[in-house]
Amino acid sequence: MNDTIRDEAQVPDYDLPPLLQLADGSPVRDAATWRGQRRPQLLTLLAQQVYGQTPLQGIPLHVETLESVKLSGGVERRQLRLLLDGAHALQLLLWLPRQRLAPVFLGLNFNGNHSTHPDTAILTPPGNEAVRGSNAGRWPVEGILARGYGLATLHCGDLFPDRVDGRADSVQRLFEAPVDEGSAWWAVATWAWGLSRALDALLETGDCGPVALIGHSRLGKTALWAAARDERFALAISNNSGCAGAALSRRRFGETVAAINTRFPHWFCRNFHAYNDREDALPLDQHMLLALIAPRPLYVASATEDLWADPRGEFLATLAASPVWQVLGHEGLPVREQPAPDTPVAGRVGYHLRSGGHDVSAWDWERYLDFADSQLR
Ligand code: GTR
Repeated sequence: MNDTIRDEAQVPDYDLPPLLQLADGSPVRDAATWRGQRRPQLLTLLAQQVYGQTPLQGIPLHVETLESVKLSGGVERRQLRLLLDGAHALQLLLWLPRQRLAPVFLGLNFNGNHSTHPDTAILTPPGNEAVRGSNAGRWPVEGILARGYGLATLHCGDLFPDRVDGRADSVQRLFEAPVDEGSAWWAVATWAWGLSRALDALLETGDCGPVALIGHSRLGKTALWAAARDERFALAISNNSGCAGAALSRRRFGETVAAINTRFPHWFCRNFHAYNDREDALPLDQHMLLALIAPRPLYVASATEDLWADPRGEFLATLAASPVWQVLGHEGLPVREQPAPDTPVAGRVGYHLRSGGHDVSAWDWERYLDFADSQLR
């Protein structure tokens, strides 16, 4: 991976495939054409070429409350067990603020629910005590609740263990085998499917307001794909999602399609591997993924030192996606140039470049809460 581009001067010339144009070349000028024709075309294209097809097969979901406790300040914590087809369990940790029907942020976590908060009452799989609270810095639970938002999280590994051979132990075992292996779903699409099941469970409680998706890095890629597919998500936040997330693949800056498919062959569909070192052959780019979230609010965040995720490519994809919000009657990104570090910009589409590395900071969260205040309140 030493040949990766880390200098803007080395970015190749490229043309982005047009967003507001139908497959037959005719322009998309109105909401009806976007919704009725272009949006479905792009969803199909991204599923077939990047993320894989999510089966239509319905899986029965049974939600059980394992814990429900009142904490100080009117906060409530619940731990829910989502039993799929009576055979595969997910655990959802939910924090609700004092306010009724508050908006709730939902995000997958990397290491288990107990890694997001030090409280020893948070259930943990046997033998997994060591990571308790280890990712708490990325989940400022008390601060989120104090601002009147709820927070829900589940472990991505409950859906698809993040390993090359994770498929056998994944929730995919509940499904019929895919007909076409080239466009079959892998980890990212399975995680995204799980976010929709978590949303089902949150809606079933009757205690949640609008649900906003958030994800960091590989789980940011996942949050974008989940929000693109499932329009019940009210808002989406991509934190440093990079390659096959918010960053334009054609720039080949930082992580490339070949690099990601080589290191993580279990994340995307087999068809995507055909574009290793052939980004210009892709019939799409990541601005199309972002555009599928319109007209709902979208916030993309980069970090100055996170060159592997191509901060500038994330900004340019957001800018290139923005005209779709305009077609749908909203202000997209309010700027044309990438803003200076630590200077958030937001219309219905927001962006910031935080100083620092690949992470989710308290400062990032304050920006997401500000954005949610302006868009969901
Ligand atoms: C990196 C990977 C990125 C990003 C990151 C993460 O190793 O190259 O695409 O997903 O992991 O998820 O932290």
